Amino acid sequence: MSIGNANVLDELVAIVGRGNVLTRREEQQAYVVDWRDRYHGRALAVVRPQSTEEVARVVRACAAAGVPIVPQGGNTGMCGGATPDDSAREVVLTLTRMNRLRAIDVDNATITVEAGMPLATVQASAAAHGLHFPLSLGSEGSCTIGGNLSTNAGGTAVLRFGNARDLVLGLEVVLADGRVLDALRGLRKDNTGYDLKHLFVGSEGTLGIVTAAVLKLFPAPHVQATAFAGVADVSAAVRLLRDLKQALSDRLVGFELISRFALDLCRRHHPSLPDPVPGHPWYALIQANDSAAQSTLAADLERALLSAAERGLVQDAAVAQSAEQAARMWALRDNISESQRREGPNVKHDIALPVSAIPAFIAEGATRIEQAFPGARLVVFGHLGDGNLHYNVAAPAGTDARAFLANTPAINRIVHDLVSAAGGSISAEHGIGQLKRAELRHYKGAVEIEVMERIKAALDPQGLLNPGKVL
Ligand code: FAD
Ligand code: 2HG
Ligand code: ZN
Repeated sequence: MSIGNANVLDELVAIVGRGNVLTRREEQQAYVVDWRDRYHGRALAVVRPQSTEEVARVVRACAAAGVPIVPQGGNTGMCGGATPDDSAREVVLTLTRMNRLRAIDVDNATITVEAGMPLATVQASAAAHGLHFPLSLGSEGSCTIGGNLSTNAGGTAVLRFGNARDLVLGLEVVLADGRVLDALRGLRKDNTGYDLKHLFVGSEGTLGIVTAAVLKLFPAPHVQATAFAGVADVSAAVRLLRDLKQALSDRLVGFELISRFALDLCRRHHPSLPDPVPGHPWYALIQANDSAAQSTLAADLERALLSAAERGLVQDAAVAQSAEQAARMWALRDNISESQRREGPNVKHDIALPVSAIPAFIAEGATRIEQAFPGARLVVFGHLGDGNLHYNVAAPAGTDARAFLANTPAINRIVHDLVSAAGGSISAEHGIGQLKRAELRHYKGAVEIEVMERIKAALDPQGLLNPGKVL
């Protein structure tokens, strides 16, 4: 260790205490590897501040010593954005000790929380006051609101409530020079110049460190209805989505697509989960909520599904008869990603397209992948209501899954060229991190990249905030 590093470590210890500066390899382990086990780093230290003031002092100390910082929340990200490189020069700054509820304003329908609060705790804090925070992800027990905002997370209620970006009113951010940008306002209208908070949302820790946020809350759902529908093909699912929007209006919260292959994979790893309507190639998982006490929601959903069945759109459907049944239907969806991890590595794509373009993409993608990689298995599922598919390609049965990863560039080119030709996005909700940096440059226009680089240079002139990520 160089003298310079020893000095900065002493300073960090003076700021957050010895127990919150982790330098030994064993104690760093949970912070230097991503959950998918795809990226392995080494850190100079993992630092665990517990206040905005401590974050600011840590950033100042690192800036003075030229030490790069990798911000981290729950470490559930999909693109290696929270993993340091393997130089042992970077500091991982974990926000998980900054997990306090600062304020809740019931009349204003806002909650102010620190960045390290787990998403599920934000939801529970809102519910305890009869309100609802709608962001919902399979990882909600572990991911943090700071991570959600920094990735502009999507999840399963975007159809009704939007992405994380749509749910934030104010932010507190520690800038690269250690100053605190205090934009922690709970206003629904505020046109006083540039809306700076949106620069930080989705910037994956490359422009500043989010330390707190004011979030929008909504009326709590009074009635909830969940259904699992088997459909013959993806076009039928798209038409069903359109019909349900018409029938349920803004009570339709989520509309997820699941292929039979993805469902089988999930049930292989979670055999106690049900098979609500066996024997169909594709499924739609439908969530509808109503905050009104006098609600006809359940009857309206059933009527809409019946009508869709009469017109041949739905082959069969099950409507959850209890909260437990609904939770088990959702477990089939929420556990796909984790089941895929257990199954072995795969080539992930998180793509967005106009909903209308999705059936043709799925058909063409399957043909092209099969031509290039015969027997490759497609694990297709995702947030069809938002035009966002998780289009994951796994090795042919019985072959070496890890060796198959060598085909990643060629597979990416097939999938992302199709997406690009249809005017889509190569990252709908997971971000860029280190996984998709090259792909970003391949598909984004030169002017867009240049503007991003100028913003990065303006806010982080030393290039110390999460280097090697996004740009
Ligand atoms: P981390 O993984 O720790 O960090 C993610 C990025 O944000 C990194 O670049 C990091 O440097 C940066 N960062 C973290 N905290 C801060 C901060 N306070 N300030 C500045 N930068 C910060 N994602 C979806 O969008 N939709 C889904 O439906 C979804 N489902 C998932 C299901 C499972 C089972 C799992 C494991 C993951 C899923 N994810 C999903 C991915 C992941 O949970 C999200 O990207 C989440 O928003 C990451 O939050 P985190 O706190 O874990 O952030
Ligand atoms: C989900 O929707 C997540 O479950 C993860 O975004 C998707 O693992 C994936 O590909
Ligand atoms: Zn997703």
